[in-house]
Amino acid sequence: MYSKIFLRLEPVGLELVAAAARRAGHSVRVIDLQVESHADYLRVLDTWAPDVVAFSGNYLANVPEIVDLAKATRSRLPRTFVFAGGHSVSFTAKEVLRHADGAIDCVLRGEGEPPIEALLDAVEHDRSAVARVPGAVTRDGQGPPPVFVGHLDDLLPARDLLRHRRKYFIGQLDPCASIEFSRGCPWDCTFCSAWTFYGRSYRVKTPERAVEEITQVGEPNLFILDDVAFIQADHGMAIGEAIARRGIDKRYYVETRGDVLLRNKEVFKFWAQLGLKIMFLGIEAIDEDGLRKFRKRVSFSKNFEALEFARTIGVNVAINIIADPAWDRDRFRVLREWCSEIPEVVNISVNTPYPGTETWFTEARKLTTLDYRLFDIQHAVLPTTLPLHEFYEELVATQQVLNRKHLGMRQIWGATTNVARLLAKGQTNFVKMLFKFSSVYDPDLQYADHQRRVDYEMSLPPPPRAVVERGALYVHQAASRRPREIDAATERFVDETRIGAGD
Ligand code: B12
Ligand code: SF4
Repeated sequence: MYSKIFLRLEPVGLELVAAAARRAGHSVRVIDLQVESHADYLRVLDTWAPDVVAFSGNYLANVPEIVDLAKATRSRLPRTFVFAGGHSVSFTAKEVLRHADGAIDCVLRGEGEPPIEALLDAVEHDRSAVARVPGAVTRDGQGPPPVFVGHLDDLLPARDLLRHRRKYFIGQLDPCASIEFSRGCPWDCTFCSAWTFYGRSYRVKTPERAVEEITQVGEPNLFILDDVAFIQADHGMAIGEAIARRGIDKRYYVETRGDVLLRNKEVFKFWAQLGLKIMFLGIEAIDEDGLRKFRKRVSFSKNFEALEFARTIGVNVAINIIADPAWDRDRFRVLREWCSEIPEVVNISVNTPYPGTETWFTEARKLTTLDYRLFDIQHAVLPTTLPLHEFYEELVATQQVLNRKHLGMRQIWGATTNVARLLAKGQTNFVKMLFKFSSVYDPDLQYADHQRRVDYEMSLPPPPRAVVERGALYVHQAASRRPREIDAATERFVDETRIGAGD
């Protein structure tokens, strides 16, 4: 839903895997199903007949689509090797293989670049060797654990393989490319799987290499993919200084935490001068209780201070609030009132336990659905206090207030120059977005999504427990992880601002 309106971004993970396959001497094509259709995909199968097909499964909600496409692939090209990788399928590998019923040969867990060459070699010369590739899970069992890439500096996404680069945008940053400056997150919020995927490691690209990559990107705008931007002030500053030295003129989007923003004010101020236009802050809750629950150890007053600071440096801020299915009408009303008092864009997501998150194991409430497609943090998968349809009415009413506030006439007039500039360049993504809200966010549609036939059901989580052993959550095990690339003071700062008791 989100990517139908507010943004659509280039699949950098897939481009990196494609680059690794190409480096190993293979001929590679990429098809991005965010912007191309299933018919386009099937046409590529029919005309090109690849020996191998790989799916990127970052999002749980996409699992049924991947499984169905794998089955279609198997029936057209029975000898083609089909595998999947990416964030969500790394946490659900065995289940994905079970749903595919033989149509997916293997799931590669973890970072996709390191094992690609060995996997493709095995497919070509000795299929029994597939099961020995690091990260591989087949129906016969599990191979060695996944391994990390040598260094982020060694990576370069195969950006040239995307056929519709002008389709990627976020708000007025249209068209927009994406880039990584770091990987992983040292915090450990209970609802998030970014840190569990990377075993709480944190690695950075050197500033020289990061800026080299920026100069190779044609788009005027960049979405910085880092989970928390500029954790380490000197790293963010060094990249910024190199951008300034080279006279690079682009606009940027980052995501970060309120406490990081306050700790590294100078870095963000500098980046605002360089072209930082939008910043996304995960505020998550507007009360201390909620913040504790999500293990965001940022006090609400700190978050508010962060918002005030961001306003002073002229960056547009979007914030996220997590709504709980247990909310009643009053709770939504309070949120609506709060939101209309602040100038920031507010995004509302619904509290959703995911495989790979701590809440998947600790949530005491029973899931009301096992339909993957509803696990997109825009649907309620836990019992609602209000009747389900009324919950969606409140959710959409709240989102609508915000939508009207930010995409209403005032905003459109305010954006007139930009709209004209974008249209003149043939960039229509942002303009189309302004009119699409009601056709996507609609309580009837969201309610109807629960009534669809379910072909693939997730397995239930194990019985809820109070404490979760961290090693069991990680895709990349902590034992094999590189040290976090942050200095001692930042490590202490992370420690003071998280609540987890672990490593
Ligand atoms: C950027 C981002 C987005 C972008 C998407 C950009 C895009 N086109 O891919 C935007 C902003 C659009 C987005 C939206 C959403 N996101 Co998001 N997003 C991220 C984020 C911050 C970084 C992902 C990224 O690009 N990383 C950099 C690249 C290099 O890494 P990567 O894609 O993971 O790829 C590596 C591996 O996964 C693997 N890999 C990937 N593909 C493949 C394929 C093969 C064959 C192989 C072998 C390996 C492989 O190898 C790659 C290189 O090492 C992650 C957090 C995270 N750190 O993972 C959340 C994250 C993936 N998002 C999440 C969520 C919940 C969402 C939304 C549902 C939120 C919403 N409702 O608004 C939507 C859904 C969008 C959709 N398409 O359905 C959750 C995923 C939860 C889940 N289990 O499904 C995450 C983990 C955040 C979190 N805190 O929990 N997101
Ligand atoms: S700060 Fe929390 S929510 Fe953000 S990426 Fe890290 S663990 Fe996830």
